[in-house]
Amino acid sequence: MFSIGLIAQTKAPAPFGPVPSENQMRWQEMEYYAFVHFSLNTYTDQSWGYGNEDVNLFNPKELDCRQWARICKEAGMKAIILTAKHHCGFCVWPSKFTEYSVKNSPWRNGKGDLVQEMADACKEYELKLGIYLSPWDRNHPDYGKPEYITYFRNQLTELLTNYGEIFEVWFDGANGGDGYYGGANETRKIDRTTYYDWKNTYALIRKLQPNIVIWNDGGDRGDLRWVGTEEGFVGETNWSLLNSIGEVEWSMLHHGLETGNAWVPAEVNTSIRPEWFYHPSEDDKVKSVPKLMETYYNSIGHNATLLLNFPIMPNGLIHPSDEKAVLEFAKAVKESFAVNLVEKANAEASNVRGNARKFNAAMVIDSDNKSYWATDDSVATASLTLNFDEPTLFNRFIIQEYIRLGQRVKAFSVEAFVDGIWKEIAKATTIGYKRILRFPSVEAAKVRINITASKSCPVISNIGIYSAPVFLNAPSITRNQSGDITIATNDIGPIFYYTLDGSEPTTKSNLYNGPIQADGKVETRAIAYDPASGKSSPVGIERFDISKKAWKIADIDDENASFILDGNTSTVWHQRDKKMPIDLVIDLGKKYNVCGFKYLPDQNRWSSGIITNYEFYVSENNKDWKLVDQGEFSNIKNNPLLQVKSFSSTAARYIKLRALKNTWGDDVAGYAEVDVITK
Ligand code: FUL
Repeated sequence: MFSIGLIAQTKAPAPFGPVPSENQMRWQEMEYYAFVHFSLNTYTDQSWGYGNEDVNLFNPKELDCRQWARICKEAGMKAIILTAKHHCGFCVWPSKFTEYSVKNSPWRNGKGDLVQEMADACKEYELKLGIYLSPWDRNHPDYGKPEYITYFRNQLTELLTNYGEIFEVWFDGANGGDGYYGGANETRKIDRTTYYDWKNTYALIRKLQPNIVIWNDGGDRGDLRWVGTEEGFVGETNWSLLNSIGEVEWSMLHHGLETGNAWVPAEVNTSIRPEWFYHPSEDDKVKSVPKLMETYYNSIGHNATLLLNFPIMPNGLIHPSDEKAVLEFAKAVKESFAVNLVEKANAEASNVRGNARKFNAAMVIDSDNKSYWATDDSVATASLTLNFDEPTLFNRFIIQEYIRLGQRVKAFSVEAFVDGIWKEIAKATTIGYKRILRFPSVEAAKVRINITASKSCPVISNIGIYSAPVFLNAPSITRNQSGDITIATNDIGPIFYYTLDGSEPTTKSNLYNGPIQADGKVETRAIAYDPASGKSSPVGIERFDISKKAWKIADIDDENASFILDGNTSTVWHQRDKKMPIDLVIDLGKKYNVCGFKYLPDQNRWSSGIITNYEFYVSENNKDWKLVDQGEFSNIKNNPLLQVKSFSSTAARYIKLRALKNTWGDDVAGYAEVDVITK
């Protein structure tokens, strides 16, 4: 009955392009795992230690890695990556090769080994263990010299030999140049393409840990790639491909490279709070469930894994608010994908490879990751229809390619049969390991998936259809220079309730009908409320300081300079006509007791003028200036957060933010917003 041609076609499709290794495949299937940031920074309230911080500060009194592991396990995570050594060089294991470690700290009388405790806890909770080891070491005297590479490899050898199986190793490419370096206190430049000699380091790693995956954003291509942002999202188009050699531009980090010749999938790393290390000032900035859901869709739902960070507190534990947020997030994911509605459907396809049963449409709904629907080799566009017995309500769509045979699909759409016609409800580009689409709820008894462009015959392993509950985002609250407070959201439909006295807003609070005039110091709290579902968002909080009505940017003849004061985070003003150091002077209109300042850099990724090193002066007369603070805005390049700095209260009418250096090393200073903190 079968012709020779058809029998030939019942062979599985040949792999197309690069394919994942077994290690990459195992890693991809993990989907979700944790980062923990814990080091001397935890005790100094810093993001990046300089390398001379006192080891005696490290003394977590209640440290319990089992608490971390329990939370991660309950949250559905599969592993934990620990900062064994951050940029400051302090080692949380008693390395034989340095004195700058836990062995000289008071913690467990110098007998402690945090990597061992973490490894034991992971074992108990059946989690995998990963290691973050910063290549940049601001403590080590030899950093920048060849000797340091030996030191670095010695440390790697300790970590990859003494603690059992390590699933991932993380080499952060960040490097701010200056540091303590054993007392030299200088700036050391390295050539990131040659200095670390990654080729030989990788060989050592693979010998010690054959099942490991290597993450590296600073040098030779590892097994995994950074996505170009720490905010928690990867491109909507996301190829798990890059070229094996050559420079990687930002767009390739974010979208992969369609024509890449190597399999280098994306890992989305982000923190549950704005910063990576613990700062008490962020206790009310823990990400909300809707925000974390957004991150979920933009990472796992965009063909990446999600690496979510917990900043450990000085006592050695995860903060209860972080625990609460991550467990509620886990619950929200569970609720969203509780029932796969395709179980009630049957599937048919416009083309089935060799008409063979093992490649037919039913393979996408058999909940088996190893089976798949595939078309004939000559067919690169095809449709698959799901027929339900009755109209079914849904708002989420999941699709997975069988990536062991390569990533193929370039574009697809989803249609629902509504009122007798096919209506497009969503369309997207790449699929990869997993793609999740969101759209407003639709009711239909037929759903059609059209693969509209593919590099080769599509190979689809799974499809899921779900009805997820709505999670409203906390509203954003901004205030312009005239003192008008605006409350807004990206969600469609909700109304807002707010308070101005710091109390919790409820649906009995003030209803928002447009900008509220509230100048001077005021704490605004607001919720979004969806009357249709009766659901409320988490509370958005904004604390505004003194009025900016009388503020003036001094000595500048450019009306766009007012962007710095307009409360709008997306308008930016740059000074381009001066040489560093570049000053920004603001006249506050009258005298205040100033005890801190805030600087929001340009929120456009990788733009020029993002200040990294600064001095901050105050004056009563715009002539005699007093230096009240100086330092660095650590990690501002990868994570362009609002920078908040405090100093002892000083009387001032004028403030001066002096930019000494920016991320590009040129002579531009840019500002989205500048503000002061007063007593
Ligand atoms: C960045 C580092 O500089 C941060 O401090 C943090 O460790 C993050 C995960 O990577 O590049």
